[in-house]
Amino acid sequence: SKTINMALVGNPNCGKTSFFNQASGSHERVGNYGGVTIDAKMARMRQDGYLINITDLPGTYSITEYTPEELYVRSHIMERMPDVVVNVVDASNLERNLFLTTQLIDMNIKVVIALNMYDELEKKGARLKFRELGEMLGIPIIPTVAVKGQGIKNLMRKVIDVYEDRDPVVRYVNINYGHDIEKSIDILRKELDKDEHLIDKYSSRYLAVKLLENDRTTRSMLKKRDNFARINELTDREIAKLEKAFGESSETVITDAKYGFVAGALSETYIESREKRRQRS
Ligand code: GDP
Ligand code: MG
Ligand code: K
Repeated sequence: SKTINMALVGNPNCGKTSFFNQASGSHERVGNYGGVTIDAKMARMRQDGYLINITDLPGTYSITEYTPEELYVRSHIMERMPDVVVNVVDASNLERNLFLTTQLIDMNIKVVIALNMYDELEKKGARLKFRELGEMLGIPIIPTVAVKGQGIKNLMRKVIDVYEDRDPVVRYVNINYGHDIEKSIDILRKELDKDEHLIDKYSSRYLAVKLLENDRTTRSMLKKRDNFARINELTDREIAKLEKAFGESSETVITDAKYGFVAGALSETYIESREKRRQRS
């Protein structure tokens, strides 16, 4: 039978381990515990004739290079290359959780969103048009209540569909970073695209965005490429250009654009509880 390597990615306390336990029949400890050791738990399950290896990764708010957890998750995605990433999202804290999703979108990998804690969202009296949101993100979204095992089977079926390239929602979404940054992305991409072996493995748009964020991990990963000197030079030039234009770091501008993208998508799909709306007016 076919084997699918799947990884769980999401913020701390969004329910990854609960999901992992329910899907695989494991008994890993759930809840808050100090993150001294960073490790990934592995388990396997069978679904519809597929063997699915599930990796429970440490929780992170972002996939950059500021904490050991972030670097761990990042290298798992970039080097181990799971077939499908399940982004577990806490439905009661969408704005913050979907920031991480924008980074997965940039990576141009196969993703399914588990809209977890769906019971909390309903309890609040809020509503989310999750199908529409999924269309906007180009990522299928399945509501789950991981502690109760609800939605897990639907989600695993969706993972198989996405793995087999037969889900109509999946499409590549470009987060628009605005005219100046898009111009710099194009300049860097043109150089990165010259390296076919590199582009076989990674999205050049993702690499360009990371370079413009002044990401050291990406620069050092590119050190061995033939055209690294040119990439390095262009990166410095474009970052300097952007910082002069915006008066702040290019990383900040890119982060703001990601939050803007999330806020825009939620403004069209998230409906607060009636009570909350009343309090506002
Ligand atoms: P992790 O840090 O992402 O691995 O999250 P855990 O699986 O450890 O869950 C964090 C807390 O949220 C635990 O207390 C879980 O029991 C709880 N939890 C997980 N999933 C759900 C859910 O769908 N609904 C509710 N209400 N609580 C959940
Ligand atoms: Mg956990
Ligand atoms: K936890």
